[in-house]
This record gives sequence, C-alpha cells and structure tokens, in this order.
Amino acid sequence: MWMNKRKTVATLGLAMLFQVASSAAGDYVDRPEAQLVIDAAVAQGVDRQWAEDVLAAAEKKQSILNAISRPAEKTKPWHEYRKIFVTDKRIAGGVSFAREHAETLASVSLKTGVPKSVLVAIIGVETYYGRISGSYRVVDALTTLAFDYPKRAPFFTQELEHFLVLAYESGKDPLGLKGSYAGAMGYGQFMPSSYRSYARDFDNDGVADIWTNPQDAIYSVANYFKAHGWRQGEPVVVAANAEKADSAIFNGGLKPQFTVGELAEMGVAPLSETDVSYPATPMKLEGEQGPEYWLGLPNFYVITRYNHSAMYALSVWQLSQAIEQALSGA
Ligand SMILES: [Ca+2]
Repeated sequence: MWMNKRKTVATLGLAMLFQVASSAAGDYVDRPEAQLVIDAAVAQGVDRQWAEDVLAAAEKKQSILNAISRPAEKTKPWHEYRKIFVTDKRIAGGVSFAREHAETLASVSLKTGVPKSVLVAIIGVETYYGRISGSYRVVDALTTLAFDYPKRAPFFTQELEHFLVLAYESGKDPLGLKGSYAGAMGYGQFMPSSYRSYARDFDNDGVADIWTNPQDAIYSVANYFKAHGWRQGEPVVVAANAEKADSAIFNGGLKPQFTVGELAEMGVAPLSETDVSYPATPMKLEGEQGPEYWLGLPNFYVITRYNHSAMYALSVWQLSQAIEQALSGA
C-alpha cells in the first residue's frame, strides 16, 4: 500500500487537501539532500523507485524535534539519574525476563562471554524489557532529524541511508518499523548502522529480528558488546577513595588513560582488591551523601560504547547486579 502513496497523491485532484491533512508527507523526497541519500542507497543495491516511495511517505514531526531538543538526563545528578533505572519494579521485570529467556541467555552468554545479567539490564534500561521500544515511525524520525535538525544532520543522514538499505535487504516494511524519536529500534534500541554491523539471527530463520524476537535481540546486544571488546570474566567497575586526588583527574573522558596502579599513585585508590595493571577511568559522581568515586575498568568502557555516558553505564551495571542478586536469592 505505502508504495503507491506518492503516485496517488500526484494523480488525485484533491492532492493539496490530502497533503494538508497528512501534514508534511512528500516534502522531503524532492530535497537535494534526500536525493543524495537515495543515490547512496541505490549504490548499495536498493531499488530507486522503492527508495523514492519510502522517502515520499516520510513526514516531518515537530514532536521529534521537540524531543531531541529537550535537556537530556545529563543534567540530573547521579543519585537522581540512578533512581530512574535501578528500581524495585525494573529489578523484578529483569528477574521475569531472565527466567523467561533463561535458555537463550545461557547460550548467548556462553558464545560471547557477556554475562546474562548485563544483557538483561541493557534491555531493561533501554526498553523496559521490550515493553517500551518507541512509537515513532523510524522513517519519520530519521528524515526529520537528517533534514530539519542541522546540528546532527550528518549523523542522521548516514543513519537514514543505513535504514533504507536494511529495510530493503530485510524485506521489512520501512513504513511499519517503529522506534524512538531518534530512530533507535527494538528491544536494545539499535540505530540502523548498529543493526547492519551487529544485529544477529539467533533462531536461524534468516532475519535478525530485533523488533519482535527477544532471542535475536539478546544475541544482537551480546554481539555488540563482544565486538566492542568485552573481556570475559573481568570486573566492570570498582568503588574508590579519592578525596585527596586532584579534581582535574576526573575530567579526562570515558576512555581509560591510566592503569589502576598509576591512578592509585595519583590518589585514586580502589576500595577492593583490583589488578593494578587494568586500565581504568576515574569517576566522581554526585551521590546522595556527597561525592562517590569509582574506577571504570575496560568492561565499563565497553558499556559506555552502547551509550556514551558514565551514569548510563553505572546504572546498567548496578541494575544487572541487583537482578543477579534477586535471582540467586529467590
Ligand atoms: Ca531470527
């Protein structure tokens, strides 16, 4: 049905009325930057008319521009941010999800080395175990942000190109695929470029279905972690004492620049025994009772590759630990 939408609009006498009623449909496809995206997709094997029809049906959504412009959770202090994700309800949801998918989780964890509870926690933080995975049409999100949000235009233009290719290749209806306001899709909220690089088919039906198949979604998240360097069996993060450290040490970004041993000499000492040769990133977060100090180890850095935020990674890790504890205590 969607394929003929543009032609139908063009041939109807009521075209103008129709366009007003359906907001901005059809505006994007004729823009030169949209034609460049179509050219790039065609170069990767996508049918030109198919791509034209998809972009002709894309609609600009003001709600998407509003959502991306809202001040992010970055402005919340750690102790408030944490409360959004590490809750009794989300822990209980994780326990249910882990039980329901115990076999898949065990198999995927064995294959990739990524702990089951981390996989569950990522899906729990991203979409409440698949319950809230976004209600925007991905095509609307990506076109709106590619062509009407100049600040991130290069990124979303690339993602739109990936989206056209993945929808064409997978045979999915590109207008039926839903996601977040930023175009992140499925249980683990993969962007189209991540889908193309990391999504995997667990149940061997030929499609990596991260939208409706939790098995494929779990395997895909694990594969993302493995590809970003997850180190099997190593710790993730360790609490530290750093009251005497120079505060400038905490502003060095997420990537580890020093070893645990070097940082200890600079005044950031782990509170539990930790291999001094591990690379680590010192962190200072605003806790309820004052500053909290942590050392993020290489696996912590891998979690931040999913979302470039220390608070995000620490929430995922703490949620995973709480789920594990609830599972073993029950
Ligand atoms: Ca599959």
